[in-house]
Amino acid sequence: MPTTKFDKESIKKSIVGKVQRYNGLTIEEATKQQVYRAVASTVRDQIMQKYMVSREERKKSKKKRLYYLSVEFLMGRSMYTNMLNLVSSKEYTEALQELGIDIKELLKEEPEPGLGNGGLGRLAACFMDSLSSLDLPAMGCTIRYEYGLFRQKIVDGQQVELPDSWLDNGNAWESAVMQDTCEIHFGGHVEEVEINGQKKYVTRDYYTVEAVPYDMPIVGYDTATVNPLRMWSARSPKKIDLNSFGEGRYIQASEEIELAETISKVLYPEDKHYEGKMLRLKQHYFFVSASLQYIIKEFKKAFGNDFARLPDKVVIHINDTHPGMAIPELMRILMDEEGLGWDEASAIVQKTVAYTNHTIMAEALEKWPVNMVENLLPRCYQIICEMNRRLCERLWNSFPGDWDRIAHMALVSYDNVHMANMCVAMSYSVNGVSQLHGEILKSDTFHDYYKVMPEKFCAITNGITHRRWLMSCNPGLTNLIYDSIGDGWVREPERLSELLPFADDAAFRDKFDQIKHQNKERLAALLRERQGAIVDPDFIFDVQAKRLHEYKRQMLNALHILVLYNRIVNDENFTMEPRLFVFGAKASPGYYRAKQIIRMICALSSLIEKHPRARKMLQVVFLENYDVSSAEVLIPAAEVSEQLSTASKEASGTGNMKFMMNGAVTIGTMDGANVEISEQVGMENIYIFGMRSDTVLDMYREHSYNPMSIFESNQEIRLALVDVVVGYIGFQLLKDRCGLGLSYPALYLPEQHFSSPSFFSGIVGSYG
Ligand code: 26Q
Repeated sequence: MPTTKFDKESIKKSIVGKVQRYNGLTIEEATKQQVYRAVASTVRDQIMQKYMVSREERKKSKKKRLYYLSVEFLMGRSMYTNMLNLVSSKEYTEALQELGIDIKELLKEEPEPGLGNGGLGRLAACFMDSLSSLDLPAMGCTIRYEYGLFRQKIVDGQQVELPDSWLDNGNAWESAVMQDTCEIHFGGHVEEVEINGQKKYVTRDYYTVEAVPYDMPIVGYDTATVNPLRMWSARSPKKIDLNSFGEGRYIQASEEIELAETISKVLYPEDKHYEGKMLRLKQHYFFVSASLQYIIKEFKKAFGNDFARLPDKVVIHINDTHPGMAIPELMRILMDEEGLGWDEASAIVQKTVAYTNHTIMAEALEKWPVNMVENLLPRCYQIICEMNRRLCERLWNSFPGDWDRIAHMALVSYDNVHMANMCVAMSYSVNGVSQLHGEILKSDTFHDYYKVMPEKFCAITNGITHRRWLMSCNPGLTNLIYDSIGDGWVREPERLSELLPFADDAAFRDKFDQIKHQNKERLAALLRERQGAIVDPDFIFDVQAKRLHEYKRQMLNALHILVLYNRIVNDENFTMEPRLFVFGAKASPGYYRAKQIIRMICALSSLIEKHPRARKMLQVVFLENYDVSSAEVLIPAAEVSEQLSTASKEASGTGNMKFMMNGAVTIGTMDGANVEISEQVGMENIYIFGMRSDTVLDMYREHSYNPMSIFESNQEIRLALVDVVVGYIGFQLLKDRCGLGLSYPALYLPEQHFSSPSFFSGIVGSYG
């Protein structure tokens, strides 16, 4: 096993030399950014050496290789995890210290590549780390968005979105691989031609966009494997022609160039909400086609035209349905470019492609209007129609006469191409991301498919990399674990169970408390620096951090806080353990209700702050711009982890695992991987509440949910809800709808009236 340690002195020399050669400066003279670039470059040199060896080794061994296709990879910063995985973080830390450089400050110089919305993208990033660390040959394939997920500011208690131009100072880790540039064709029409007596399909009058790959090496923890994350960037094949300048065609040419390049311009900020946008379809096909052309080129270099071996040598994993066009595209390449027949090509595809589903919510199921697919991808559309025809023929045998069911399962129906159906029908594996989610896929979402192709269905519960989510983000706890059980758990994380005997060890618990307190202080410093929020590290830190979505029920958490507030305000003898509630959440820019919930949380925060007695026991902070880097500070500081999704809706959750790994206690529903977590920790070590998923699903089917009965029977909930509708909170939510010139005291009674029992008894009483 190769252990890759670099000594401190050569690290120092290398850094000083780089600053000198790149900038002609001494370390003292250089800016933080210049020093960052130099340090990144020395780390990168080490990785590149391994990268070459790793690639040669892979080519020689001809092992099976995974291509993980995902429209999102939420990588987070790379510098520290790279040092860690090179088993050199200690040496780097010391070297930097001796050069008078604060490593913590240095790490902040790296722009975070936010090329993802949330769970699905972060899962892809964790997988890349694990694949290299387990010596598995893989390549991640995605889009090199010029703009990642928006940066979030809170202004006047509301979310404001700012562009995230993460590439402004360049990306220290990537390199362009110009020789793998390829062409992507859009539009045109298909013609049937005969070549040497054989029917062929060729597309004419298409337009071309070039795909240029940039590779980011992902190094494994103390392994020889370095796998690339390949990010495709769109470029117009047209170059600005100086001759056209004088002829006034310059503008037209530059417009065409810009249009081509918009494909990789920006990440769509919506998650779990499908909208049939042409640009999005272009993005998906763009990176899928580029990746597949590369996959086939590489395969042919190693195995010639022996395509029957493709399933033995290649897995194409599609992360949710977004890269699903890989299915018709692989058919197209095998048939039109490599000359295989339909049956042969189709058999290969069905043994090569694997699909993971990440959500059961109907509004997230991807479908594309037939005319859009037909116009943009005419040959793929033909292939989809033929796949559909053959599938429906087969389904007809299984469900004779059951047209509704067949339409429900079809790839093309009601003027739409249904991506999930295509992925299920054409993959060899359909994966759910937790045990519960896997069951729901079989019993609900894809029930009809499960009846015909049960062998495809599986459920592999998500995981997270403990290298980033424990070792890198929580050095204090990491050292305590080393001191207690050694380092076996680093390679075999299941050996963390060796900590069990320490559960009642007073000395261990004391040290754990101290570390938690230090992590809380670190978070307090971040909140102060980032947004001027002052928090007390002696409060209990209770955290809900995830995308803002109704099903995740940040609103439930906020209502609970309002109930606590009312208890304090309405009973001067009421006391509770002081508790800080932290929220971190971005709302999709077009998701009105989600944005209103952010407003509500901010209004709640200021309401509590204004009350002298309440603020001694209760505080709410909305952490701005929740991203991977802030998660790395937030999660180790948490004592309570809020996992409140309506049961059945959260496919797995991965934040739940990160909080748990850092010693927070979970309060949550029996949803997603909370189920596995409760099995691991035991029901006595987790707070589980609420309906079970089967009850929820039954209620949906029977339309039997009646929230009004709760409103009517529970006085405290009623009080809180009425305040949200008509009190101070309600006022904040409605503020800009009230028209010009209206202000809160003029329109409503002063706020203390809205939280006092005397005011409420009037409204609330009539429901009682
Ligand atoms: C699809 C089509 C059109 C527009 C947008 C989308 C779209 C984009 C992103 C649909 C879904 C997503 C993201 C989904 C996601 O992050 N799901 C989460 O995946 C995690 C990893 O498996 C799970 O842990 C979470 O439970 C799940 O919500």
